[in-house]
Amino acid sequence: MALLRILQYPDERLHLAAERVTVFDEALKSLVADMKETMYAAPGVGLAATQVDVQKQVIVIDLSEAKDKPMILVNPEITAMSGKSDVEEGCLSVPGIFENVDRAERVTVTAQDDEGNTFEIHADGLLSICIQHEIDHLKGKVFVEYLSRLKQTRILAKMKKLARERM
Ligand code: K1U
Ligand code: ZN
Repeated sequence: MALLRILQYPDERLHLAAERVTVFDEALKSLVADMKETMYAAPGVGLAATQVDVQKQVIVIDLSEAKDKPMILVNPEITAMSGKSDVEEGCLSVPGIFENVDRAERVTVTAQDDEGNTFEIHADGLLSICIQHEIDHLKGKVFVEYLSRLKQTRILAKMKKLARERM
């Protein structure tokens, strides 16, 4: 397994759309294993392949306390949404920024596992928010893009300062 580098906003590659996975092979399992290790190390509760510069529709999520219940969502599609939610979100690609985002309260999602088996999830609470956040990543959208222009400008300035300090 390997720790992958997480792209930092405003890296342009975070805006690339991911492609559907058509081959369920050892390379896919290896990517999933690396993504899980990277998510746990960050630490985070979710990670989309886009964030590690892989343009494939792959997401890992683990909301368990013990970090022992990873969910793998390949080619996820939201088939139903209901209700309204306004919950604070964070993002491993935008460290130190936490903002409320308007989302659906509940989602129904169809996805495949890393062997290609199709399954359906009915999610609410943090799982619903996390799934919507990660699917946005696969479409090239970062959560800060839901915020006001003013907030986006401030976040951009903060991220550029952080990047300068890292150099
Ligand atoms: O996509 C990502 O960058 C991962 C992100 C997922 C997420 C969290 C909360 C709301 C929406 C989406 C994170 O994991 S941010 C870090 C975080 O929330 C966390 C970190 C350690 C312990 C518990 C939570
Ligand atoms: Zn994120």
